[in-house]
Amino acid sequence: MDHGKTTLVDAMLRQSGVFRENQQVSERVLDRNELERERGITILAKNTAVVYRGHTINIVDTPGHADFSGEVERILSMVDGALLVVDAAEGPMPQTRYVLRKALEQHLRPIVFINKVDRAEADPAAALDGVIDLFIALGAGEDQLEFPVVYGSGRTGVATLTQGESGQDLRPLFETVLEAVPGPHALQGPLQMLVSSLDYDDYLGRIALGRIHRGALELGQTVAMMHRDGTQTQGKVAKLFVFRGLERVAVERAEAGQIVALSGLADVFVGETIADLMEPEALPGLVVDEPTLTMTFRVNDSPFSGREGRYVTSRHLRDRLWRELERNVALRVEETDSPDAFVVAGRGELHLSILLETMRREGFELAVSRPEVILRGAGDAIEEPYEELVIDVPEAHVGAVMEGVGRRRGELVDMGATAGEGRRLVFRIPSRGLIGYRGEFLTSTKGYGTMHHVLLGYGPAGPPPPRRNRGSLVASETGEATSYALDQLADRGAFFITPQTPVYRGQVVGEHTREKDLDLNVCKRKHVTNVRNATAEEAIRLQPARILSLEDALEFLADDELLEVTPQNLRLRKAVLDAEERHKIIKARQKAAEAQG
Ligand SMILES: Nc1nc2c(ncn2[C@@H]2O[C@H](COP(=O)(O)OP(=O)(O)OP(=O)(O)O)[C@@H](O)[C@H]2O)c(=O)[nH]1
Ligand SMILES: [Mg+2]
Repeated sequence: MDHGKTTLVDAMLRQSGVFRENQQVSERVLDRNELERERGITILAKNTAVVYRGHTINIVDTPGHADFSGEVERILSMVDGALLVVDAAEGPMPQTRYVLRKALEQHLRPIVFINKVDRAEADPAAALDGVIDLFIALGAGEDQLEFPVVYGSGRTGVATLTQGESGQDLRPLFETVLEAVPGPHALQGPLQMLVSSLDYDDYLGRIALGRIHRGALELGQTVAMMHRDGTQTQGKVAKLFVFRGLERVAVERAEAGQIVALSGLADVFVGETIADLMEPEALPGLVVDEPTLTMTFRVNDSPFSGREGRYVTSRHLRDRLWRELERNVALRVEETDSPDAFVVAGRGELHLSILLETMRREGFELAVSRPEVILRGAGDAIEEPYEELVIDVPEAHVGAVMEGVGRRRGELVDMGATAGEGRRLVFRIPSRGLIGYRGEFLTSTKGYGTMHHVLLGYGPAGPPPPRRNRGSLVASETGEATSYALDQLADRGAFFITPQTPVYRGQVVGEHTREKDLDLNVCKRKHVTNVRNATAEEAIRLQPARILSLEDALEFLADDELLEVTPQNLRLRKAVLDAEERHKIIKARQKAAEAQG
């Protein structure tokens, strides 16, 4: 993650002459969707191709963040080699281990690219040592250990084979790719192609993308689509493309080994095989790790529902979620007893929050529950997912991090130095403990720390981690928040709303300073005696409101709360809006607990 993959692809595209001279090209040109550009991360894997010395090199840029690792699994069947990009200052990170394991499992022989050697803190030798350790830890064989190493900088567009030398351009990298990556084996026989990706085009409709594994494909050919459920349908290839730089080029025919995009097949999904009509033979589907986190997506039934969204019904929600399954391979969606609620399972908070963010931008309005980790097994043998957590912090904040992670049942596995003047702490921590930690981490390290984590696997479940130690401030009246009320109540906690925000009864408007929830009236107006004093109302100086991002809000959610997500607003609320009813439920629960204990 952040090790510079997309930037390196930019440089490869530029140097192979894909961009015309003087053409204005944005940085990280492949990170083209809106959320990718805003957040500066890659979310979806993308294909491109460059021509170097007469050879076409297909490149698939993958996301580095662990939550999008389904994207890595999705494209592995498309590639013959892997370029493992490692930041020369940071060394391998948890996600590096994950992608390397995946690559080795596929019997790929990775090329290691020690990147960002231009950084002042760069320590290429140490980074390489880290990579070698990783190969050994993953049980790489003798031959796999003899991986080629290239040093360089994607940003400045240089590479060398000798550490410490400053390169001229990326030629050494291109040459290494040609040498180390086997060309495609052009298997003869009846057509087979695994669909690795889907795209949509206003004119062409659904576009299926993948590599032809065997045989050839022709424009106008009728092919079989072999679906995951064992059924088979047929369709005609309407358009056929190969990749050239940032463009798709229409062709009439393509052969085994080539990565193609084709339209005309309206009901094909990722992981399914496109095959010869006469001799259809399915390829093994994608191997995808199981999700670890679930959230319930439900129809928004708050008093404000339908005000801001275009798509609000359970039908809309259902269609959208099923459409997402066609390409988001690491996602699972299940129906529930209620037609208005769906259980959505994914790889992590970011995996699910990006889906939510995408949906709200499309005009959806919905409510979601607190993210829950998926447990496995039954009785005494219950297991929960654990993650490796790597934290880099300045010395001064080590104590706070150890304390916070320890409280969440994280165990310190290793402690070392970072390239700068900090410490690298490696923990093993239950995924459950990690939920909601990010906010605390940023506060306790004053923004000077970085954290990365990746799933290690399932292990025996421990006691549930501690819950949020502060309650919610809950609006007791529906109306408009006033600065008068917010000012009067300022000592009760931190508010998430500003004056004039419309609120409803049961909405969570802030965080209490104490452990319990507190109902309060944020709409109260100052008693007007004789002259109405409008300016006095405005003159109040309030503490600035704490504006929660989508991820902040998801982390904040308690068991009995929901997050209302609309194109314009994020509102936290109690699932049961009525205060009396809510208190009755709490009492009944306490009684039941006392009777048990
Ligand atoms: N100093 C330096 N910074 C670089 C270099 N390459 C990339 N960066 C910076 O590193 C950050 C991440 O770059 P990206 O190319 O988006 O990294 P990525 O590996 O594609 O990240 P993800 O796709 O989110 O995993 C950006 O701020 C880049 O400007 C480099 O060679 N040297
Ligand atoms: Mg990227």
